[in-house]
Amino acid sequence: MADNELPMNLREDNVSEETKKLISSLPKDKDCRGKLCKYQGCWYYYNTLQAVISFQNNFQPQDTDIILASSPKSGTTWLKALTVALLERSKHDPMNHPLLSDNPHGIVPFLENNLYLKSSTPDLTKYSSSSSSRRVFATHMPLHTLKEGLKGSPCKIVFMCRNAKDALISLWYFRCKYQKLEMTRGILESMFESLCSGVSFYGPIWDHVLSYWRGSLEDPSHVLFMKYEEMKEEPCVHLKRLAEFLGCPFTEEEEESRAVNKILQLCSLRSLSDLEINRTGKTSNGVDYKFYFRKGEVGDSKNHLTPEMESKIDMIIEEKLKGSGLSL
Ligand code: PAP
Repeated sequence: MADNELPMNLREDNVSEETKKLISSLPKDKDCRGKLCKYQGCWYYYNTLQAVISFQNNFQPQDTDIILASSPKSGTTWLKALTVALLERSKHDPMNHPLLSDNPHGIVPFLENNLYLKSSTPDLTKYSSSSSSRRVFATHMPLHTLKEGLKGSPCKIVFMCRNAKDALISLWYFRCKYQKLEMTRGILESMFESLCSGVSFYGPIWDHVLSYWRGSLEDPSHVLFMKYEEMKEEPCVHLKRLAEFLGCPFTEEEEESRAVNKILQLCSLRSLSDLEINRTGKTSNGVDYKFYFRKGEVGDSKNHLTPEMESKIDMIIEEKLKGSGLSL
């Protein structure tokens, strides 16, 4: 894939003069896909940084907004689907549900990887979850950067994190698929080095995760911290937790009518990935929806990383999270 065919968020062709000036004062580095700079402690490709800054300057929050945050490849698609299904429940007949005709990424746009990437003042009116009045957006920005754009608004923020090793393997597959690259050890090793050094898109992952972890401890009614692995292990428990946090808990009647299970079924990897839209559609950045669905297994990294690679990641993460009360 040539540089100009890379998705827009990875490129550097949409940066204002002001942002260029800012970039010149920031720490810079690069990875195998392009130039990165470190803004507010987080590494971005230049076009994405431009979008982050446009978001921070121009986003007009509403108190009822919901922001779904995650590190890349940590269960964003699933979290988007579950949130849409929660908010939309009882408003649609099961055959006419928005998730049946659109991908979760089409329904819940990324702030910086989509909306503010395309325009510094995007039209957000159509992004209310279709028949409820709440808007739902997604982001991979760390919490302190997100909060600048939220300007003190009491939005609900849900963060989903995942074991860094599985997220790395997920990203390796995803990147090779959409860039039409052969899945070589060389690519995996260079991504492994980026992860370990912290110089990776949205990295360092430990700082990213810690921003939300600490935010959830400080303000649990506005920041909910979820783990992909826990969601896989006890989906009913965590879906109910999500519903309560968002202020739309399941009623007794709903529980009796198995509404929790119905949502989990609708949003399961298998159900979503079997849908026509997810087999053949693309994001507005031109990425095939099918690349967002793979195995969804906990521990898949064991099949790809050497024991040495695994223990290096484990050691780094353990050291960086020491004393925080969080383990990944
Ligand atoms: P993103 O950060 O690019 O939005 P994201 O959805 O967070 O991607 O991550 C994709 C991972 O979530 C894939 O994991 P894998 O590569 O280890 O398999 C994908 O399979 C998994 N995934 C997608 N949808 C679901 C789902 N409905 N349930 C569980 N896991 C899912």
